[in-house]
Amino acid sequence: MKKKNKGIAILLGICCVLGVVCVVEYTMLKYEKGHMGQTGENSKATEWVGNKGNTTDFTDGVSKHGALSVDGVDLVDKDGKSFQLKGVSSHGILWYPDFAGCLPVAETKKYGANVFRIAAYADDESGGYVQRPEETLRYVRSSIEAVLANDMYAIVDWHVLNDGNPLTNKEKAKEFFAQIAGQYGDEPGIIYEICNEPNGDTTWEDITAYANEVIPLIRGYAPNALILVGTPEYSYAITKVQGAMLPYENVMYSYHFYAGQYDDAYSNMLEACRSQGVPIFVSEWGMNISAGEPGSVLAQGQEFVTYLNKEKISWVAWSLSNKNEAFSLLSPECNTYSGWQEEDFTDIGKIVFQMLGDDK
Ligand code: IDC
Repeated sequence: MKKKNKGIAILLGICCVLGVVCVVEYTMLKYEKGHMGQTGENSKATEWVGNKGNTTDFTDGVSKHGALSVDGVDLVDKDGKSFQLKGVSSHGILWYPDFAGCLPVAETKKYGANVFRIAAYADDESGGYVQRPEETLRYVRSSIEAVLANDMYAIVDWHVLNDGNPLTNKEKAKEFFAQIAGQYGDEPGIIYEICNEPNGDTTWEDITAYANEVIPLIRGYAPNALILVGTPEYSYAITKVQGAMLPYENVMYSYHFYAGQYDDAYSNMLEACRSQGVPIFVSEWGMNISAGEPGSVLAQGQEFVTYLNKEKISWVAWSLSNKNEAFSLLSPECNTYSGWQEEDFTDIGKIVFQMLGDDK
């Protein structure tokens, strides 16, 4: 009996000591984290205040706002109320599918995102739909399911880039959209982006010819879907649309912008277009910190997105992956799909994620 009591006393003693050690360790860790948040190297870009978004609110997404449409130059929800979409783009869906699944998408929602763009490269030497059609469709579908499960809007992006002119792979694009719209035609949460960035010598007339085949095809399955159309010169030359808009309802025109690569003419360009009735959707923007002095690139990006939020122009930032390159929102060390902390974001990621919750 006595021996047993002694044993219990020793055990209790060990537990107490362990308990004290744990409390001390936890307090130190907490202190270190808080301390890093204030003075860490990365905090130069923007003051990090963490998640200001709508957390896991399931009352402010597709279920509430329904099918979107275009009224004048504005995007409106099913009740005709002006509505801004904000979110991030996947990297190439074939290359970084893991960052386009349910948890990462939910994580963007926590910060205030209500849209997620799924970038399906059309034709690329590292692999696109032309090279790997079945795999592309599988990944696009599974990302669509992840986005819809989060009550968010999904942009299905036919990511024309190295193929230059969307007419080059027009038949493949039609095949792709017939399958996606064929399966999700009734779903109000899907937005179709028919050509990411036409470039090279592609003219607005080429894009019009392409759109005149692809838009009616999509509308055959999804009669009211919002459709985004890229513009010449990597979707920068939005002014080419002035006086030459397409003859369809619910179409918006893409404007892309990269801080560090472009000057500050955007507000004049966008205002000029909007005053002539051109509805604009910034389906991709980013910050190229390798194209200039990083601090001024970040500042220009911050100004650009502040302008978009002020004007309630919808936007999507490039891109959600941990690829070791200037455009990534996540740091190369980030290998988790949720619960991201300050150190998981790059400097551009911090700006983008803060600005998702800008109006909250
Ligand atoms: C880049 C990716 C890069 C990839 C490359 C393929 O960040 O990892 O190797 O595409 O060509 C765009 C394009 C977008 C580009 C991005 C950065 O829409 O696909 O992604 N960018 O170059 N337009 C302007 C910049």
